[in-house]
Amino acid sequence: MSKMLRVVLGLGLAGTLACKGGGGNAAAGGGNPPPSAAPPPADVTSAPVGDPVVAQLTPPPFVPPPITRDKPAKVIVKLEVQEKELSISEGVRYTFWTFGGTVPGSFIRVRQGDEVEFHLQNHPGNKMPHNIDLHAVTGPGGGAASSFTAPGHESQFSFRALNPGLYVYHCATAPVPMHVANGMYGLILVEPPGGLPKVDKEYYVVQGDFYTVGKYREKGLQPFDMQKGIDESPTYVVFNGSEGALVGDKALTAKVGERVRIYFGVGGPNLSSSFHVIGEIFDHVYQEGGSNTQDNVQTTMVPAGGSTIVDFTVNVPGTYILVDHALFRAFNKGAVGMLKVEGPEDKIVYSGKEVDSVYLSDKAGSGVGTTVAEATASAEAGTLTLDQQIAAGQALFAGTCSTCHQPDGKGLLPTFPPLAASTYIAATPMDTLISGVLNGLTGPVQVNGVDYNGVMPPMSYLADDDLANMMTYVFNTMGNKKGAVSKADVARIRATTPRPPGAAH
Ligand code: HEC
Ligand SMILES: [Cu+2]
Repeated sequence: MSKMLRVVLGLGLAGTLACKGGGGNAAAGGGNPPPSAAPPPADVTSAPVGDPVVAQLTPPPFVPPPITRDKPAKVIVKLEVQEKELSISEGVRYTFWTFGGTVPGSFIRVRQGDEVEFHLQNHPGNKMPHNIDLHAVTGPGGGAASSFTAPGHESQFSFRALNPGLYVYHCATAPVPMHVANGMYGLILVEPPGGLPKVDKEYYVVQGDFYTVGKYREKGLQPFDMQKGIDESPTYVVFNGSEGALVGDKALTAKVGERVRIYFGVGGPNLSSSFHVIGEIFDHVYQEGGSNTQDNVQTTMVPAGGSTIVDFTVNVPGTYILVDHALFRAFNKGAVGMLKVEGPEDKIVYSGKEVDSVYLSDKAGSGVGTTVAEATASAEAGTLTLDQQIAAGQALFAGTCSTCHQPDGKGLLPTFPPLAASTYIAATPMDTLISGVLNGLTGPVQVNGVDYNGVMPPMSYLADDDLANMMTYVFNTMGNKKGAVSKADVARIRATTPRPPGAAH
């Protein structure tokens, strides 16, 4: 290690400690010893004024209103841990552990200098002990040491909100990463005196990575997979606890000309986020949820257990897509949200044409969730009909198969053969068809008298039942009549046929 590096490391550590104690900023570089902690702002040490206030908490994606008090107060926060089964994707259930019944947990908003009296309640129906570590707390464990709470119990501790900023809170009960992986995190905003600059809309979005035994979109109740967690190989990366949390009629909304603020956090437990809104530029980013802003930012990096505040003005109507720009997470693990902006067009800023279908594939259609979930429920009940499979398959076809074979299934010369009234589908045995879609198809094929010699990549990254429903849709509509493909059929072909190297299992 070079001498320079040792000096920098030493400084960094000392700076961190000084910061935590007094809220001052450590000077960067220069080789000087760290400055002594700056005195905290006057009202941080003055006693709370007036009657205690009960904090208004909100579920995501909502944020409590700005604080108008000009003096610190005693603020009472009551948060109940609830272990509950919710859906993480259409037809996929997961047992989440939550602060307040949602993932992320309730948004907490206080003012710098407030004395927060925190009550952590562990619902009597829960099975696990829990506690809370708030990054806004200055003190050992961030509150964790004083908040260990068994089911049916309540813990109480108090802290002074010394530093302004947007802070993550999370459970810190062993095994800690498992509690976090089950959704135990949220954000607490400590507003500076006078508050943040006014905006028109404020939203609350937190990214998290999830680990299930089944593959992405494998239906039913999915248990937590500890090994995938250790390997940092998530099945889902989502905003606000599920794939559908911010799409369709649950999208965030704004009107043209409005200033929008997103309080964005990353619960982790493993992944950081390359947070980006497709089609927008952040006017201001409060990097890492701190006090300084960076202007005109496209993508901002948010660490696990960290946050950011982004402000931007929406000028053009349409749908803006929130993503983790590490794009497999967006397209194959669920990290997609939507902000729908309504209002008059501005052809000067943007000429037109929707981005939905380009970027969102099957998430763009609003009916996807319902039809797929319906088919899943019927499959579990043993009452799945051909019509239900077709309906679910049609929703999934849009944005998957349609990209090449076209939305009407008529193909695109010279590369993509038609699926509509296909002589190939009619003449080919069912198992061979399934294998072609699952494992990919290359080499010469003749469809409706035309020769094709293209490449269909393996679709094996899709879940068995989704593939079954898409094939059932194609094979029984558009002028084809081949019969249904079951989830078991796809599973059997998956187990008994080889996939080319590099294909998803
Ligand atoms: C990335 C483009 C692409 C996607 C996506 C795609 N295919 Fe294909 N598909 C092709 C190509 C190219 C061929 C012809 C391959 C060849 O020439 O050997 C083909 C051939 C086929 C065939 C046999 C020929 C025919 O037209 O009857 C079927 C059936 C088929 N695809 C079904 C599907 C289904 C179902 C999906 C969605 C799950 C899908 N494909 C997704 C590109 C694609
Ligand atoms: Cu916990």
